[in-house]
Amino acid sequence: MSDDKTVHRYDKPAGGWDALKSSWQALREQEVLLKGANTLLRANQPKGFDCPGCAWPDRNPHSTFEFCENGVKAVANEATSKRVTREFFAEHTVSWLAALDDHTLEVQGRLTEPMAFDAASDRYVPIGWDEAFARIAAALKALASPDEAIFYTSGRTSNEAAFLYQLFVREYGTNNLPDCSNMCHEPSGVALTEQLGSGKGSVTLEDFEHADAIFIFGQNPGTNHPRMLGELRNAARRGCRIVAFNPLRERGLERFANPQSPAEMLGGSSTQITSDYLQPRIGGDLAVATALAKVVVERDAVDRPTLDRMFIAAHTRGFDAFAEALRATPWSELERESGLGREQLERVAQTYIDSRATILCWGMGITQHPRSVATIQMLANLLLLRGNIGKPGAGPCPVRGHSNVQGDRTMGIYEQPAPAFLDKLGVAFDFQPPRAPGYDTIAAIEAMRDGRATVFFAMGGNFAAATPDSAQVHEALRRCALTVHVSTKLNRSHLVHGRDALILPCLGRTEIDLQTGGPQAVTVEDSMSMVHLSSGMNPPASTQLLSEPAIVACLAAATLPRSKTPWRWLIEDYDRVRARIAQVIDGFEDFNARVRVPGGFHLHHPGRERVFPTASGKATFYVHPLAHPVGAALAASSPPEGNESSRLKPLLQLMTVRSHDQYNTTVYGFDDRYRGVHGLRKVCFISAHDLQCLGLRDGEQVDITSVWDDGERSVRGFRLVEYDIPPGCLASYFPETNALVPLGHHAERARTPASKAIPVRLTRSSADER
Ligand SMILES: Nc1nc2c(c(=O)[nH]1)N[C@H]1C(S)=C(S)[C@@H](COP(=O)(O)OP(=O)(O)OC[C@H]3O[C@@H](n4cnc5c(=O)[nH]c(N)nc54)[C@H](O)[C@@H]3O)O[C@H]1N2
Ligand SMILES: Nc1nc2c(c(=O)[nH]1)N[C@H]1C(S)=C(S)[C@@H](COP(=O)(O)OP(=O)(O)OC[C@H]3O[C@@H](n4cnc5c(=O)[nH]c(N)nc54)[C@H](O)[C@@H]3O)O[C@H]1N2
Ligand SMILES: [Mo]
Repeated sequence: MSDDKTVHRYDKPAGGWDALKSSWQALREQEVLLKGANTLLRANQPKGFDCPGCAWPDRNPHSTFEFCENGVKAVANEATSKRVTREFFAEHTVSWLAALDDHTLEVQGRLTEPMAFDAASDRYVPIGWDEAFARIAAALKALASPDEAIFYTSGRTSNEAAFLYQLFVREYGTNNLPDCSNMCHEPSGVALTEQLGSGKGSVTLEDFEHADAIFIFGQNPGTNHPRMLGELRNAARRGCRIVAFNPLRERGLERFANPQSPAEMLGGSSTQITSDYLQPRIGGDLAVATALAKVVVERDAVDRPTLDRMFIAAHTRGFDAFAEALRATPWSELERESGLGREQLERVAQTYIDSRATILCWGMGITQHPRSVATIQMLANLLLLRGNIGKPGAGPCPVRGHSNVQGDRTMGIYEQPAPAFLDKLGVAFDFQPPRAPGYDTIAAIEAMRDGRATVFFAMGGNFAAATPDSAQVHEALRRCALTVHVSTKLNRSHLVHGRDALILPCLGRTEIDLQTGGPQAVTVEDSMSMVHLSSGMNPPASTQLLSEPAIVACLAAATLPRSKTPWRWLIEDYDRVRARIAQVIDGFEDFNARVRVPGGFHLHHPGRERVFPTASGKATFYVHPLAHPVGAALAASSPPEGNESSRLKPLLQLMTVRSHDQYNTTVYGFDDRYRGVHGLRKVCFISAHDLQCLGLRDGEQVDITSVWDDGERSVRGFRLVEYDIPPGCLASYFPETNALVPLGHHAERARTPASKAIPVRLTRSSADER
């Protein structure tokens, strides 16, 4: 990391030598050069481990280097030689540690032994595993109802750990299983399940080889799914049209030099990725998708059909009402809401019409919005119009985040389990699963805040930092009687804790998991429903670490003396866990054999055969009227006045995004290379137009205040960075800006925090904050 705080334009292609340099640096900073390099050769290999970075699938057959710059960072940070020891905790009070930033916490290294909070000394002190489990069991048994406990999951947890965990939680008696999906792709699941009968994407990696067009909405693969750039590059080279919709111009979507191609690296060549790049307003995508659908419908003619009438007739319902609604939607409204001109929208609509097979990809720029479910259904409407599902090179592709977030859901980490799943689980393990729906992430925060839940247990993640409305969340966690975190690294959630608190350190993906039955492999499911094995090969960071399945089994044995599940026997050999998964989860029949085929197996997606198990048995067109994105009027507005009424008017819309040097709340460093930011994270990207309207200058420090019906929330001292972004739109990094996201501001129906749509105003920071 450089100490200089600089901002300048990045003109090189994404990837290239800078990606190699940065990978090398990450290994050096974690002092894991040799081990790291060997570790990386096993990343995403049939006999290796699944990269703990993103959920992008692996190529099959695999190339030698199935990793990327940001995968290197994820691996290097897990394989680091640095350690957080009992001496470290003895040296520092929790209040002192709490004043450190997220990056400083992360670089302390791997957690090494179980620790318990000691209020008298304000320190974490060592505790034995058995005593730790006994303490949690006692707290759980003391609750008046199992629903007073909350069991969170982050998306790195393996299928085996996730399955055992949800089983334990349900045997204990609750469905309070919120997870990071609630903050991530929940709207994709809600929208697609209702519309197509399956909440997952239907495409496979192979489809990327057959698509004529790939449309990418609200996703930044150059940073968050770098291996996807390889796929996009190959597609672009064979003439596939790639169209990006993003308020920001993201370098990784424009041009890419593949660090794994000697020809490109040595020859200095690169590939242009996008053939068209549209910059809608934040939240303008519902209008974009509506406009594209309108053009497709209106251009349909007998001699030159734009619709797949056969598909529509055979597999869908609701077309006529949908087409009528589109015809009635005026262009003026579409242009205003999308922030794009009719001519631009008609141009990409024609690209869509000209393409025989189209994939639609989307990420957090679509899901973390109030109208995300409607927007995703509009994207799926667009696919249905041209039969773009169930044929090679076409389909919906929600690009998932955490490496096993999709698998965790498949394994039953869900606060609203289907009755049929509970029936099977109950029969297989001979108990009565609870039937009432549990808390999602937002409901969990409210329950803790209001004292209705007092034990919080987290299987991974960083709840205190990843959630919206930091002040309320911190207050909620502090009200708890007990907070427990199963973690690999020190993070904010260990320092914002309940009256009693435990840190349980666990093995990471890259490490050997030795049980009585020998070294164990776990399984994961990627974003395209491929299930495969993952086995670590590094010695554990400490001899005291337990695997996640072992932690669940020990906790269950301590908490549930009458359970008929042979907890400790199951984890002696994870094949036993997989055999039970095969009994309960559809699609996992003969699990142990199928997952041992190199590359694993694909979970059936009914849409691939044009089967849509919805209520009506058909895919459905949904009509969704447009809404007014907050701040849409700013483009044309005059500078705000200082009076009370204009103060209350939300003026700009802020999206909170990831920098190139972070993994969610894990801050690797302070550079965001592709956006040209170096040495700082408290920045706010803003258009030249808004700078002028607001009388502010590039480089000035501002406070950002979000405006909501329950009051205002502020963060201070952010440097303005003039950027190619539409008027009315701002961007900053999370988690620094999570304090601004009102708890009550979330997606309709899916309840995903609207962290890309925060109504804010800016004020110049006062002198002492500069
Ligand atoms: N290295 C790295 N890899 C990661 C992660 C990480 O933090 N670091 N996180 C993982 C996780 S959990 C996830 S979910 C994924 C996230 O991957 P992404 O979905 O790429 O996540 P974000 O950085 O939030 O970026 C969202 C993109 O959407 C754009 N955007 C914001 N609002 C809008 C809008 O209204 N409309 C449109 N069209 N675009 C918009 C932003 O400009 C940005 O380019 O990545 C995963 N992979
Ligand atoms: N404002 C705003 N907020 C957001 C988002 C946003 O775009 N904007 N994005 C949201 C999204 S998409 C997501 S997915 C969530 C992420 O929310 P989380 O999943 O809760 O957060 P992470 O930062 O991924 O968790 C990092 C921690 O996980 C632990 N960890 C790492 N590897 C392992 C492991 O193998 N096992 C265990 N047990 N622990 C491990 C480490 O201790 C590390 O500190 O954040 C959400 N929050
Ligand atoms: Mo995510």
